[in-house]
Amino acid sequence: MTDNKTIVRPYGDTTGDGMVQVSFTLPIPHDKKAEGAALQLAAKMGLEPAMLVHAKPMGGGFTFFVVYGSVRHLVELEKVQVVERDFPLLGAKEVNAVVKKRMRRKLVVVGACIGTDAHTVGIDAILNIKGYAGQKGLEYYRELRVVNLGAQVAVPELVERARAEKADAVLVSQVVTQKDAHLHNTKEMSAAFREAFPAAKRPLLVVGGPRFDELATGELGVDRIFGRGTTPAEVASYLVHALVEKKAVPAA
Ligand code: B12
Repeated sequence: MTDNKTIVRPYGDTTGDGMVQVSFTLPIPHDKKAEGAALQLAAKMGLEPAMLVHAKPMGGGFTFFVVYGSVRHLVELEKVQVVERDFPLLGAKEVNAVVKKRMRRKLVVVGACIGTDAHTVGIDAILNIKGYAGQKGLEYYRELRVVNLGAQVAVPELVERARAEKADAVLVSQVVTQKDAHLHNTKEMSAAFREAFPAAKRPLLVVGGPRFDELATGELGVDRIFGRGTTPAEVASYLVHALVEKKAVPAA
């Protein structure tokens, strides 16, 4: 950190030396020239000087590289934008008590992995009773009714199931980001819910996965985005905050 502690540089061997390590693959076979090409790319990315620390052939015509070098860029902490938790973190007992008292019915959650995505570990971490990071999942909460549709659910099927279950919240997981599949699928999902429900009746739309930008709710048309390391308690607390504390939900 420098004087006013708002500017930082990466650290490697000595404080403020700017050292970073990056990895990438080039579509060329592994030889001396390929290693030179990796260093040229590193220099163009602003790593100066850069060292090649790892090169490994990947199939016939590709090479994977790791380079280590110093960047001149600085991080301005005052300009960093993140989504801070803006609701209190509640325990399961508190969540159940609020739902029971204020909704006087169970809060219904429908969850799924949509599109061709088969990565269910993330949504299961949030929903399954066995939970994640030492916390029980939403199925453990007595006042929540959880319908987990699993993997590769088509958007029309999700909309219909959400309607049939009278879902208060729809929780969608997207892990695969190839060709921005997570963004396209999420936009398709949020547009379909907006078309199928009048604004006042639309379920809360929550999407999660390790590579989302939590600031992108507006662009994706969802109410909240959760990223890497999300815990079930954070999600349960958010649902109570958004569905019970912020707006009055009609009893069934
Ligand atoms: C396990 C795994 C698989 C398993 C999945 C098993 C299953 N039932 O889920 C199998 C073997 C099936 C698999 C297949 C594939 N996989 Co895979 N897989 C992984 C791996 C190793 C771990 C993912 C995981 O389980 N993480 C643990 C969970 C707990 O973390 P999480 O998903 O981030 O979830 C947390 C948060 O993100 C958040 N969260 C997630 N979802 C939601 C939803 C909501 C509503 C909320 C609130 C929060 C939330 O909360 C969770 C808890 O904190 C990753 C690499 C990695 N290390 O991440 C690759 C990875 C995701 N897979 C990858 C790929 C490419 C594939 C395949 C295409 C491979 C292939 N060529 O066949 C296929 C695709 C299959 C398909 N149709 O989707 C790539 C994706 C690359 C990309 N850019 O998209 C990765 C990153 C590996 C890599 N480095 O290449 N995979």
